[in-house]
Amino acid sequence: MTQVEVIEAVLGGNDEVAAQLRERFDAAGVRTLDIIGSPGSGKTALLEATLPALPSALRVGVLVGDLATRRDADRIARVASQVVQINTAGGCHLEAHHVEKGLAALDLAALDLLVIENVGNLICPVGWDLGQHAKVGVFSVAEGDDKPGKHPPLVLAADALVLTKSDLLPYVPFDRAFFEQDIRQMNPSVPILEVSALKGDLAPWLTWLEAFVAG
Ligand SMILES: Nc1nc2c(ncn2[C@@H]2O[C@H](COP(=O)(O)OP(=O)(O)OP(=O)(O)O)[C@@H](O)[C@H]2O)c(=O)[nH]1
Ligand SMILES: [Mg+2]
Ligand SMILES: [Zn+2]
Repeated sequence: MTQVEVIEAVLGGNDEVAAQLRERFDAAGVRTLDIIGSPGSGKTALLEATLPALPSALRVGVLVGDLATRRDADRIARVASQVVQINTAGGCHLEAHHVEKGLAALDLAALDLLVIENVGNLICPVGWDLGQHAKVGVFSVAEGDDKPGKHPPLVLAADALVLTKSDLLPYVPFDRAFFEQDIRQMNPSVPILEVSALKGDLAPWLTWLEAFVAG
């Protein structure tokens, strides 16, 4: 009983901070995305390819979470003017207070879009509100076509699902219809956006993203 109360208090604290963050994003006119996918699914590569392909007037900042290192932030710094790496000290997901800390190093007034790359993890990041306006799930063809069926929470929570590394389709067994059927059973309307960050084939994702930024 006591333990349940402690857990509820922690989650309540997160939701409270997340609500404050959402108010700050709205007041600053910044649209915010939380990108969730397993380690190595291609989240950072997607951002590295996406940012230069967006209209140059769009001001984009990135918060990237990892257990250790600043490697992803260093990669993204080549294409974004504002980047912050959040090290979670072993934590397997970002929480709202991490984002709050990260914002201290960002100028929200100078942004139109804030992208949060969550810690590589398909599971628990889904349950933590970061004040985002949308959650994007990233799957890659290299992970196998069965992953959406095995990870319902992300599929249910996602506002869009990116299927990346499509350039590998000729080389790995991947049944696109099976992948889509699993998703549709859980989430009939979520957009499934097939891309290759490597090849720069991003059209459906860029279209979705530009509509999202426009609100
Ligand atoms: N063939 C191919 N490889 C890709 C593509 N996107 C990413 N990769 C490769 O996949 C590996 C992982 O990519 P990352 O972008 O680091 O993945 P991530 O999801 O950010 O990984 P974590 O931040 O560690 O969770 C790298 O070796 C990339 O070069 C793609 O579209 N096609
Ligand atoms: Mg990454
Ligand atoms: Zn976690």
